[in-house]
Amino acid sequence: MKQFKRTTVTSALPYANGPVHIGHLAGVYVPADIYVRYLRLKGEEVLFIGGSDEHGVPITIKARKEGVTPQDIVDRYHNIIKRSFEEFGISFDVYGRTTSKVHAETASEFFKTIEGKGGFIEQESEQYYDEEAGQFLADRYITGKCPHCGSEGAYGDQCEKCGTSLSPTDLIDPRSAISGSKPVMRRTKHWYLPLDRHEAWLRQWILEEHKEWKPNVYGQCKSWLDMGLQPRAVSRDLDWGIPVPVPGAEGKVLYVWFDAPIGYISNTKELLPDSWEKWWKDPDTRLVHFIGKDNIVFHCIVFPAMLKAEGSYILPDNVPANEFLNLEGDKISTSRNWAVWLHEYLADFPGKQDVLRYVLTANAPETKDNDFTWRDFQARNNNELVAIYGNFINRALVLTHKFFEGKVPACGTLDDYDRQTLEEFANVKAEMERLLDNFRFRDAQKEAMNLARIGNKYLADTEPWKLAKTDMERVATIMNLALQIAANLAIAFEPFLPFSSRKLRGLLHMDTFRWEDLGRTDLLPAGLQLSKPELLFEKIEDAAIEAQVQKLLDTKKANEQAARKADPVKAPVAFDDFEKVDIRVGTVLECKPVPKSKKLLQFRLADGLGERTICSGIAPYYPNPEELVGTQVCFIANFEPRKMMGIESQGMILSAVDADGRLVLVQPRAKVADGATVG
Ligand code: B3M
Ligand code: ZN
Repeated sequence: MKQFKRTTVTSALPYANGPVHIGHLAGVYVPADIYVRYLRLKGEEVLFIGGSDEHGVPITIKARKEGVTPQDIVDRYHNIIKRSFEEFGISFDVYGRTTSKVHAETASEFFKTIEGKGGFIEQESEQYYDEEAGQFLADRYITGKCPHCGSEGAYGDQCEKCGTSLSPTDLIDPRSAISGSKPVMRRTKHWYLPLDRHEAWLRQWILEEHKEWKPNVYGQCKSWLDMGLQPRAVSRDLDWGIPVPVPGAEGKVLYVWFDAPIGYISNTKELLPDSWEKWWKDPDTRLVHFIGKDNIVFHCIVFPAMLKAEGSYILPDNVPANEFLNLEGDKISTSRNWAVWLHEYLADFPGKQDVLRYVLTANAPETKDNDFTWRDFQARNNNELVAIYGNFINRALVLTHKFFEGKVPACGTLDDYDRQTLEEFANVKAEMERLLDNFRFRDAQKEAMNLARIGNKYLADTEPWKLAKTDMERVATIMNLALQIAANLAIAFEPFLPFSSRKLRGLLHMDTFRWEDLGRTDLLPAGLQLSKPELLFEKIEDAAIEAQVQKLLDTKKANEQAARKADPVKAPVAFDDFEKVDIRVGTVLECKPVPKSKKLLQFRLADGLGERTICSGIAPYYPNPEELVGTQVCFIANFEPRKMMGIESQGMILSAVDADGRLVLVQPRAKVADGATVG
């Protein structure tokens, strides 16, 4: 194995079109952070690069929907995402953004260098064009009927109902999502990265020289390579992105997947304008990309081909991609709001960053998709963090305060049981290193927890509280050893649970704090004064978990209602029959609850001829009926008068019945004359 001098660690740049959730954290950012913290603790030279991915079509779609600019969208989410990462202790050296000036320059230079070397091919093709909007349509901007399942509203790249990948020409009756018009085919020119030219060296480099890559990563690369690589377009007809920096490319921008990975380089430049190159161009630098499984092809095939075509960069040494994390058995989905959002988690569980980090690592989708459940979250907190780790630390500190006024007692002669215990944890360091070096964070964290188990068992078996009456020298030795284990735990858990480690380190007044000290039994000198015990973790009660489960059940119910089909249409009605119903508009003069009725509101309406009283069963949905005064409603003017709770109701006020049975008044969009007819 080659020895490197330093490591550049990148983690995928999340799209700045929404906040981040536990799936992001589990799949990419916590593992990357564990790795970086581990390397730093070892004293290695390491740089941890993050940032937001701020280009691409989904951002423009969101902006259009909200009636704001794409820049507004990315400004908003970049800051939210950045804050979430900070709050969870993801220790980036830099968190940049792809709308920065440095990035535009870097990506343009990168493109021009490849272009100058003849590394692209230019090709014309036919693409959908919206004549009304005067622009080419990205795949996501074309909707139509899915040729597979027949559902309406499928996108030009995918049908979200049946999950089939599509290309825009597959859609039946395609429409532009911008203007709604029928798009036409038009010729357009694009730049392509001819991946086929790179296939041979990629095969050799990945399949022969990187057999150590994780099986899920290696396997996906192999199947791509075995299918044969095709040229890939690296430009788009779009007005959001970095302009293609060559003449004759007006109206074209770099494809988001071309500029985004260059963002890693730009963000390094942003941080280290004078020394960034050694992190990207020195063969003694090791480049590692942390990503989710849907990004594998871009990081293992496309980006390396770009780096090679440019010619002056190193290639990644490893790409430890994870699979996906599900939530309570279902795929995490932003559009269905099926997620635990980090900012919401922190609002509900303030200060419990480490608990989530712990649970996500314990369930990390390292080799296959995995599941997050709230019950498991509670169990791991209560049965592991509290009952094992926290309990051990607390006992060690409490006993030291009880018997030694909080000072580390001197270690006497070790007995056989002490030696046996020491042996058990002697190899924790080597074992954790083996696992961490191979990106097996879940097992590495288990090892750290094992160390806490060893400590707990040691105290339970030696029972120092019983010996205190007879043999204080023995108690001193036991407590010294227990405290040394506690100090080891602060080191072992630092990469995983940085907040608790910092707290523990403070309680123990630890000066030295290096990975190489792991396994030592002289970390705390005799006589050292320790702080008063404080709990590292606290129990999470059932009620807190039930509230989270209920939140998800509510989401599920809302989704089901949204997906429910409307009632079937009733039998046809002749125009003459329809005309018999006299629907009109009136202004609400007064509106109040009908005494003793839970449902009824009593309206007094100005109907253009005079006034009339109508009762309507919408009280549960309008708790402040007086707010309706002055607004206009629609009513059936010739509805046979009826007595309701003793009041004569002269007509019927129209409401829409929502999927969940909720009633919503039908009201004209602009003011019309009272008595205006509806038809
Ligand atoms: N923004 C895709 C994603 O968030 C993309 C990653 C870019 S990494 C250079 O899944
Ligand atoms: Zn479909």
